[in-house]
Amino acid sequence: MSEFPKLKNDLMLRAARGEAVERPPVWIMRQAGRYLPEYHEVKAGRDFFETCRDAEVASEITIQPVRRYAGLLDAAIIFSDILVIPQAMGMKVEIKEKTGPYFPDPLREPSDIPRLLNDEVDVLKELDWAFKAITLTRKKLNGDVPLFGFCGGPFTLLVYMTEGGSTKLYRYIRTWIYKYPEESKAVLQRITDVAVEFLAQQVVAGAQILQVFESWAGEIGPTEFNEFSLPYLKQIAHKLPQRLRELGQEPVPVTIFAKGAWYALDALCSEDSGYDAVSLDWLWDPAEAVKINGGRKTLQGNLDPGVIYGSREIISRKVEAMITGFGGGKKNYIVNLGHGTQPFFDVDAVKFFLEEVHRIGSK
Ligand code: 1CP
Repeated sequence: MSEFPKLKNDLMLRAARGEAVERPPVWIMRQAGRYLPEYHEVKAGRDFFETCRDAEVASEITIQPVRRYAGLLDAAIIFSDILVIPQAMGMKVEIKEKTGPYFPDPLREPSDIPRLLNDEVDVLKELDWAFKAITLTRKKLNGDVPLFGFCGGPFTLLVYMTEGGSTKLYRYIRTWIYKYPEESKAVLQRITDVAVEFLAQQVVAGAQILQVFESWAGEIGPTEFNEFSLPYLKQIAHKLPQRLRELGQEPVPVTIFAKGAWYALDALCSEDSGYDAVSLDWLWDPAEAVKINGGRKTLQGNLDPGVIYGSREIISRKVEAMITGFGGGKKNYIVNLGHGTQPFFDVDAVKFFLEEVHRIGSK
């Protein structure tokens, strides 16, 4: 889009597309947010979704880590949440200060399905604030780094829509898939359709790369993953380029993060998955993942976020082992943590981690 400033650092896009790079690019899942004092300052106790819906505030929060870690981060990710899709589908969602997401009226029985907005959800209308925030952020970034758009994976969103919030037991989602498999699939399909349109419109608005967060994939086994997650993840990746063409857009790289779905790595790395990059959690030995991938996709990850609590010496050693394990990082590799930041992270430890990634990755 010609009205946007020219991109000065395209390492992330090149690595995601499988091109050779001088050093592995790095970003951190949930790099904007609660571990940053400047986040709390700007948020000033306001409601989470209120901050997302204010383009000025959302863009400021998105850029905060890029500014604090100037020259060290190779991408920004728009400040929003995966739960905006259920909201667009007509569900009420709140974020509670201490406990996280809360749905006052979750889907508990198939008879609850008609409560979802019927027919086609008007994504442009329901999520117009998200597109405005993306466009403003892309302009404000001034081409320093590319901007990630994202959405939740359909299964993960169905988890929240049925559970009504975070859970340890996954009681209601299990009830749905084992008692009402066909009804579950009907809702998964509706989420998928909204996700495709949401991702496509994020690109129109200015997102240059995308990630799908199937964060709770690891709560189900391979058989259920192949039935209730993978088909919808594949649909998203396959339908997106077509929808982008219709909208006059070039395709952008798309990453899949199916946390815990170790058994699915080969499937996600296959040509037919449709994704450009596959993000790994810290349960993977990098060399093992590299072997399974066989150079087909770009891998992303996978430091245990807990390493940030470690000594400087340990952080260095773990970064070195990770980058070496992924083959040195000059091709098919993006550095990230194995999951998102934690509110207790020390901002200087995060900086040290990023500096070590640059030092070791440039060797
Ligand atoms: O820099 C960034 O990445 C910030 C943007 C962002 C993203 C990509 C936020 C802000 N949330 C997410 C994605 C998200 N949201 C995921 C997928 C990533 C992951 O697996 O971590 C998930 C599962 C959620 C759901 C969610 N929203 C949670 C997790 C709760 C649980 O079930 O464990 C929470 C706490 C939220 C609210 C939220 N979203 C984002 C922030 C900063 C917060 C906390 C709000 C606050 O209290 O300030």
